[in-house]
Amino acid sequence: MKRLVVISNRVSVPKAAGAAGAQGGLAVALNSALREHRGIWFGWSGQETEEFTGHLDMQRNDDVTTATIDLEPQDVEEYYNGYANRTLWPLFHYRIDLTEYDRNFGEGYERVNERFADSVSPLIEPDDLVWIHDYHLLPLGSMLRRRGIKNRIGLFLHTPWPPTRLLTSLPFHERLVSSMLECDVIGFQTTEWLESFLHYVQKEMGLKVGLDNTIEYNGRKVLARAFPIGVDYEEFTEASRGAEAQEAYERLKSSVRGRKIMIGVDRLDYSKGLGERFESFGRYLGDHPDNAGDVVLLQIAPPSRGDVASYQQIREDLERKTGHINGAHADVGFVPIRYVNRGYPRAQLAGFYRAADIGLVTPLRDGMNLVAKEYIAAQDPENPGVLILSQFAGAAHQLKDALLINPHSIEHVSEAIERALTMPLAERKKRHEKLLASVREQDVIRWREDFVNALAAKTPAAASEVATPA
Ligand code: ADQ
Repeated sequence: MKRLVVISNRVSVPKAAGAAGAQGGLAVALNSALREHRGIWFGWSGQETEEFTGHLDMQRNDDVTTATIDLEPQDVEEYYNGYANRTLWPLFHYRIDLTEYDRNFGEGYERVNERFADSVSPLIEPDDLVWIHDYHLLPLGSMLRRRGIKNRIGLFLHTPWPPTRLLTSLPFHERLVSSMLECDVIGFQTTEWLESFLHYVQKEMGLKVGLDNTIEYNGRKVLARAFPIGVDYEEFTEASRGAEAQEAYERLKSSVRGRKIMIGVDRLDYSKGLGERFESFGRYLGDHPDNAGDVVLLQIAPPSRGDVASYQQIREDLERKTGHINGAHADVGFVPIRYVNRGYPRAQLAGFYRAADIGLVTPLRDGMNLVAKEYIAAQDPENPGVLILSQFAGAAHQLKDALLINPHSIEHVSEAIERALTMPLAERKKRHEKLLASVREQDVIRWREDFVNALAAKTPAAASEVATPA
């Protein structure tokens, strides 16, 4: 089996044996792929250094080798906080109002991608498969090619791909997309993002796209395809039945004293629609004064990207909204919104999901959204909760038996909350059964196997394989 070289912005160094449960689903899946393929995981350590040296910190844990580099403060500011998180992230989530176009950011982004290319290329052996992740590293494939790397290179984008009319607001957009086309396989979460990408290469670049979704570029064929990511189903359902989950389940249940529970779990990010979610719950409480004391929203939202101003603003905005809604509807012994800014071990999270009657997943735009799938995986099939899911999350393409809502419509979400709270057991079970089948079949193992197989294939995948529903 060929060796795999995974490259991502940050590397999650595997914990010592026994602690693997503390990692996210993606890290677990990539670690297991790397173990199977005897691979290397390369990226930024998360540490800063006065002056970039290119020093590689190599570690071997649990059969996986990680190689990390430190970056200069200016790199972190221009590449990570700048171009990645103030330019590409908002633009790719359709927020051109928040997108900042600063030439220094673009230069920093290219510089760091060059640094990644310099540092990782000596580690790549002739037969290795190279798998690049996400919007931080879009031009990396082309930089590896310039250093003579002839290996199969794949790129997977975890975020949405924006419509052509939005993307063209980005200075040098064509240069960015051309650089991606130096890869052999470009993966997206859903057919929707894939179609936007194909539209761009056809309309803006005049390239030909074959029926098998291959793009002809500079005499080569590049496969573009949807590979919907999933959760580690086995690991998560097992965790949801363990003692730690049970303890978390009971702790949450007893704290609400018989009230119903809604749960939201999101990184604190404006794309997740948290403000609209709180307002929708406020609307529900206002419209149903008789039932207002019967349901609690537990919102778990660990802060992220705190150095970026728009993230500081969303945090302030949510604190204000929570205070306002709780002020209007709280009573002695009852607070409607429990807003918690911290992370939890996965087993505890699984217990909280299982205790919740409703999973409230309402992003304004999301590449996939794993929380929706985790919520389904953690439910008791004999008495499952109801998933309320944004139609703008990639996951809505697969989870069609959720209550799909438009997160911009406060009324629509408020009505869905009412519907979920009163849904009969038979309907809940019927919906959950179908949702669970989808989460189980299209799990993270299948995602990475599909991607690695497409990458390893000498010829582009056949049209029948390409038509995987997303
Ligand atoms: P994210 O935007 O981070 O991921 P999501 O897919 O929901 O969004 O994944 C978040 C993960 O973090 C989940 O596994 C969740 O359990 C975990 N998490 C969140 N809050 C937590 C907390 N307080 N404690 C513990 N764990 C917590 C990006 C894209 C998504 C895409 C994923 C994977 O934005 O669209 O689905 O990558 O490709």
